[in-house]
Amino acid sequence: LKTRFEPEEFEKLKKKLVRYECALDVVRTQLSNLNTYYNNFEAINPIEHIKHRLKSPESIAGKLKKKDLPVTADAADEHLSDIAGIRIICSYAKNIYEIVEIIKSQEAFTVVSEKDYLRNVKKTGYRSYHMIVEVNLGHLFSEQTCRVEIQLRTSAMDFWATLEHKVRYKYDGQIPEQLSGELQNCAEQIHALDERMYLIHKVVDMINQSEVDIEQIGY
Ligand code: 0O2
Repeated sequence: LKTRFEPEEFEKLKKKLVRYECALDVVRTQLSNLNTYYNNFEAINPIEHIKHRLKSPESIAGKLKKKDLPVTADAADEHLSDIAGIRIICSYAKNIYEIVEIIKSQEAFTVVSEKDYLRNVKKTGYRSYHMIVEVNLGHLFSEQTCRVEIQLRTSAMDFWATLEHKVRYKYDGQIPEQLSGELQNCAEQIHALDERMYLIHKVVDMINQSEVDIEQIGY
């Protein structure tokens, strides 16, 4: 049976979600401006695309239950940092660190925590860079703040994480060993491919810049 909010808590949550929607809009606008800047003023845009979502009440209730927390609007607000989420898909891992620095320099929000699962790969094989940013919603919302999670990954990492998430969901978090082992192998192979693709990209860059050809680079 799915965990749900009691009607009164559900109404409270719906009001709180308005804040998260506004915070999400603030962060999305900044990132969309960054995307526009790259498209117009730089030779290459390292951002492939940007996705966003507001966690559904059902999914918020499920996460609270999983964490053994009360299924209330206040508990969600206090303990969950990913009610509002944005995912930035980049071409290469190196781009992720460039974008992280730009995000840190934005004045519209403050970075309150970061997790580097590119350097500290999860046991599952999961790679991504996570940031939690805090947005001040201003006078209209009595200066209340709201957290938004930003996840940054490459297309290859996203491909893997999307499938792994689907498998995890199917098995309610307990993926059978055979599948989790195979997913870990895939994560490593996808990572190796990511690196090889980056190398090709760098070689072509070098060829373009110095007008040497492939034999001279010794590739
Ligand atoms: P969903 O449905 O994507 O929202 P938290 O679990 O957030 O309370 P924790 O453990 O500090 O706290 O979070 P973490 O691990 O930094 O980030 C959690 C989110 O990262 C997950 O959210 C996933 O989106 C993603 N993630 C983390 N580990 C994995 C993994 O092994 N595989 C995949 N596919 N995604 C992962 P949710 O709420 O679990 O899911």
